[in-house]
Formats: sequence, C-alpha cells, structure tokens
Amino acid sequence: MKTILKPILFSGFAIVLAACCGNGDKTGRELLIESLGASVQAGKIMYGHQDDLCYGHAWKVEDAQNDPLERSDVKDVCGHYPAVLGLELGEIELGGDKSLDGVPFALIRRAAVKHVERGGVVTFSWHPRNILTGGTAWDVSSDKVVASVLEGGENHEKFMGWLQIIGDFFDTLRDSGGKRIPFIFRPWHEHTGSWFWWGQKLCTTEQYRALWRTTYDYLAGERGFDNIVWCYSPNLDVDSEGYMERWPGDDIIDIMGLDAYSYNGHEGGIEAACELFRSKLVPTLEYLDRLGKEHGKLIALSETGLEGLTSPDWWTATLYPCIKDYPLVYVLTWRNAHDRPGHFYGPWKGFEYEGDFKKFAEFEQIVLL
Ligand code: BMA
Repeated sequence: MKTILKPILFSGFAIVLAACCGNGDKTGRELLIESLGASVQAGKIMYGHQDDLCYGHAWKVEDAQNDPLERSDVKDVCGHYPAVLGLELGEIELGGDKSLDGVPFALIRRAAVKHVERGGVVTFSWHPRNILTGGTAWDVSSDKVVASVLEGGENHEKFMGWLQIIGDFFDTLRDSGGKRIPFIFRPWHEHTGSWFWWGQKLCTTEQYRALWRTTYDYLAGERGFDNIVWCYSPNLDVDSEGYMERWPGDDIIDIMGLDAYSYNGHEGGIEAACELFRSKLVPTLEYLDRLGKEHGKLIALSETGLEGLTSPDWWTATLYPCIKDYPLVYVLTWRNAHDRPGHFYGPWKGFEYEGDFKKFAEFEQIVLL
C-alpha cells in the first residue's frame, strides 16, 4: 500500500540529511521547503500528530534521557509513525525543565532530533504565558500585553529574554554531526480568535505584525537560524480578507496554515456537527489554496481534530473528503493527553473506532513514516 511513498520519504530524508550535513549552498529552511514542496507535487498529504513520541492515551515516556522513543499511539494502530511530529514549547520561557503540559524539554529535544533522523518533519507551537499578568496564554484580561512586549514597551526587555531562551533551546536541536536540524516554527497562532493574549481583540494589526517581526528578526536575523520554516496559522471562521488582515509578510512566512477543529456540541447530534464543520472547512481550504498560489506559499491544516473522536468515521467521512482535493503539505491532529481520558484527537490502540483511522492511513494520498 505504501510503495509509492518510499521514494518521497527517501527524497525527503536525503534532503533533510543534506540540510543537516551542510551539503550545498542552500539553507536548512530552503531544503525543508523543497522537501515539503516535493511531497505536495507528488500529490501527497503528510499526516501529523501532536506530542506523538512523548506520550499518548494513558501512557507517557518516563525516562526522558534514555527512552528509545519507539512508542506512538499512531504506530500502535497502523504500524507507522506520523510523518509530522508536533511539539509544544509553552512555559519554556519561564526557564523550568518541563512544558505547560508537563513534558520535559529534554524529552522534547530528543523527540525532535529522533523524528528528523527517522525522516520525519517536526513543527513547534508555543503557548507562552501572559508576560504582563503572569497568567497563561489564555489570559485575555488585558489588551496591552502585545504593546508591552514591543520595542519601547515595559516588557520588551523581558520578552527579548524569552526569545533568547527559545533561541537557546533551538540551538540545541542538532543531529549527530552537530548540525542544526531543520524544523517548522508556528508561533502566534489562532490570532483571528480572541482567546490568546495576542488575539484579534487584544492588539492592533500593526502590533500583531510587529510581534511577528520582532520574533523573526531576533531568531532568523540576530541568532542566524536559517533552518526554521515559518508557519502562520489563523483559525477557521475567517474569510480570505480576514486571513490576510494581519499577514506578517511574504518575506517571513513560508507556510500558510489553518487551525480548524471539528465540533462536538450541536443540537442535531454529532453528524450535524460534522456536516457543519465540513461546510466551513471546504470553502476555507478553497481560498487557502488560492492564496497559497498567489503568494507562492505551501498550505497546511496545522491543527485539526475532533476531541474524543465521537464520530465513528470522522477520518474517512469528515476529514478526508474535506482535504483530498487540496494541495496541503500536512494535516496535524492535536494531542492524546495521557492524563485526561477524553482529551484525545489522534487514534489509540483499543479505541472503538480505531479502524477508521487505519483506513485513512491506508489512503495512497496520506503519508506516514
Ligand atoms: C490545548 C490543550 C491544552 C494544552 C495546550 C498546549 O489545546 O490540549 O491542554 O495545554 O493545547 O499543548
């Protein structure tokens, strides 16, 4: 079933290796973009899962330093690792050794490197704390937070310290030859909603753009990370104008992402909820495809999923029909929390509808490792 995928994965692997070994004049960013583009050109969509190697439904890696990182809920179900591994950096800015989800950064580092060595693609998200109030990323009690981190703002210096911590972590992501591995970074996501301190109602367009530029200029410029592919990811429920309203710039962004979650609550039941999701997602992917072509960018469904997978055939009857006609580089479902039984978006062994994921994973178009 996966014969056609091998050459793609091998070419991707070769490209990633070339990036790691410094062959040629191209940067890791350029080589990873080429590799992702080759997958799209071949008509493939990579499947991704958040935190996949770190934990899953009712299990977690206990020994961050020595675990072989061979367990994966996705692999348990279909025999393959996801092609894309999402990892989360929230609370790294506080200087501690664990993320907001309790995952040791030592484990996150090892998982990222291991996944790239296996030929996969890594993407980082970041839910940083509210620097003004000390609350979480979801603390939207003040609309002055973004202003406060920008140049001239009271928290600018502290925020630059946070970026320094992120940069120091990125600098440790190296292959066995000591070369920085290429990866995707997707900060300041879902800003078209107003549930994070950098959201729509919490800052102006200029401030949001300046937040991106500050982040980019420091990491890509000052720190010289030419191995980062940058992803922008508004939330579903915007039209194409809303999507572009706060666009950080063609020179910064490489991937036009979209975060779009399938609904659970609906008076017509789960089928009506899935239908509503499909009816919103398809026209959004239609304009995303157009925007991607206009701007010469890759497109991705950077976060998706149905919490608790309450629809028996969500993968094959909701997700796949929506995505199959669009040149998405990847589709990533969110995490399977090990400590919250109903908080899962990916498959796991023993789940009653796991068979539907297996069918999805077997579609020729879908790439796993
Ligand atoms: C959210 C939830 C939270 C988690 C956060 C960052 O969507 O899964 O439990 O802390 O993502 O991973």
